[in-house]
This record gives sequence, structure tokens and C-alpha cells, in this order.
Amino acid sequence: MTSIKIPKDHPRAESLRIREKLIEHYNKGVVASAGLIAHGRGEAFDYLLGEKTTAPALKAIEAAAAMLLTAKHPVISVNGNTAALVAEEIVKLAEVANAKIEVNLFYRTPKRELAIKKLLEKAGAKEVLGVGKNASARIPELGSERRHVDYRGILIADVVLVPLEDGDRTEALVKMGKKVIAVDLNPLSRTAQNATITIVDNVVRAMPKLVETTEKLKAQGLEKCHEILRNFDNKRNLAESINLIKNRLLEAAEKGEPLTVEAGKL
Ligand code: PTJ
Repeated sequence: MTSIKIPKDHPRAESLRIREKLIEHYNKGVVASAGLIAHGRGEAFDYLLGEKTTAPALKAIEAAAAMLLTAKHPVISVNGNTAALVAEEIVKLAEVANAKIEVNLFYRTPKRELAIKKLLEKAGAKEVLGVGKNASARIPELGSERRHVDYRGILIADVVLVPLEDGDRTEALVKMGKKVIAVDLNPLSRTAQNATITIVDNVVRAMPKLVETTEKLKAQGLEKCHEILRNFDNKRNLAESINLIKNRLLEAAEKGEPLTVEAGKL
């Protein structure tokens, strides 16, 4: 696959840059071919949401930061798309929240595991779990390659952050008694609906905000975190995102105009 030079003044420059990043990392063996398709689905939902971090997403980010800070064994699960798009933010978040980083892939191959580990280490990660023999523990009731987990990571985690997920594992992790924080642009997906906290936002916007919020909240102490968690209701928050999409669609239908989005017109 060839890459293109994106004109700075192109109305979709940012969106095209993200696509190029994914293609580049697909060529390097980090992103799965299906990861490119998954991104396209994400883009469609991002368009419906206005390509910006919405008010419900900000609330979910605050709750996610509180959940990470109050966890005993928080783990950030990393797949191909996430590594390609936000490797540095993953490393920063792991530092601030004192969390482990674990590679967990739907399309698991030893080559991809190593390519993702290398990318995370280049971004500053000192330890990357879930690679090779270390992913020898199993998530019960899960048939996919995602069942392979690290006994020092996801297996013993109480809170798992799963950006860009497929629904099965979220359900399995919740059944194991773990709290799951998902980042998913589709508020209707099984992952979004089953997670403990769902951040309905693009991972490229959500992760830097999550790092920033976790840093701020850490300075405010654990009691503040518990208060935020007591006041957060994931189902209500998801309904707010779905309503936001509904209202934008109704408005566009009434005006007979294209939806307006933050990153320029489609
Ligand atoms: O790297 P691997 O092998 O673990 O494979 C990763 C993919 C993404 C291919 C795999 O997990 C997969 O097939 O995922 P799904 O079932 O297509 O689900 C991906 C979800 O992420 C969809 O609901 C998309 O809307 C959403 N999504 C896509 N891009 C983004 C996103 N959510 C947030 N930010 C994005 N940039």
C-alpha cells in the first residue's frame, strides 16, 4: 500500500493523517488488515458524533480516571489499532495510573505481538506483558485468541482498560468480576453496552484527555475519585451519547443539510 502527501489545507487533513498512520502501521505488521475495516466503522460513528469529545464522553473519561486511580491492579490492554494511534499516551497513562501494559490481540500472531511490543517500548514502555510464553493464562468461556492473557496482568487485574474491543471479551471479563473501561465510538456495540464505563469517543482524542484527567485527579486524592464513581451511571451516560446522535440526525434531516463535524466537512 502506498502513502500520500496530505495537503495542509485539505478540509479532512486530520482524518487523512490518522488513516495514513494506520496504513503505515499495517505495512509494519502492527495493525491487522481487519483493523483498517474497524477504523472505517469508527469513522462513521465519529461523523455522527461530530468528531469531537462530547459532554458525556468527558464525564466517562473522568469516571475512567477515577476507576484507574482506585484500582489495585489496573491493566491497559493494547491491540494493533491502539498501538498504532496512541502508543505514547498508553505509556503515559500507565505511568500516571501505575498500570500494567498488556498486548492482547484478536488476530494474534507472534510477529504482531513483537511488533506491538517494540512500538510500545519505542514510546517509552519499560515492561510489556502478554507476549509469547507470558500469555499462557486463559480467560474462561472465551473462544477467540483474546483468551490468552498474562498471569501478571489481565488474569489478576481488577480494572482493565480495553480501547477498540470486540464484544466477547468485555462480557467474559465482566463475568470474571473485573471492571472494564471501554473506548468505543459505537455506543450501541456489545462492548459499549457491557462495559462498566464506556468512553464513546475516538481513541486519538480520548487517550490524551484521559492522561490529563488522571494526572489532575491524582492530585485531588482518592475520596474525590470515590465520589465521582458514586455519581456515575454508565447506562445513563450511554443513553446521552445515543440521544446526541439522534438529535444531530433529526436536525440534519429537518434542515436537509450535511452534518457539521469538528474536523472539517466530509
Ligand atoms: O489488533 P487486533 O488483532 O486485536 O484487532 C483489532 C480489531 C479492531 C481489528 C478487532 O478488535 C475488531 O475486529 O474490532 P471490531 O469488532 O471491529 O470493533 C472495533 C470497534 O472499535 C467498533 O465498534 C468501532 O466503531 C470502534 N472503533 C474503531 N476505530 C475507533 C473505534 N473506537 C474508538 N476510536 C477509534 N479510533
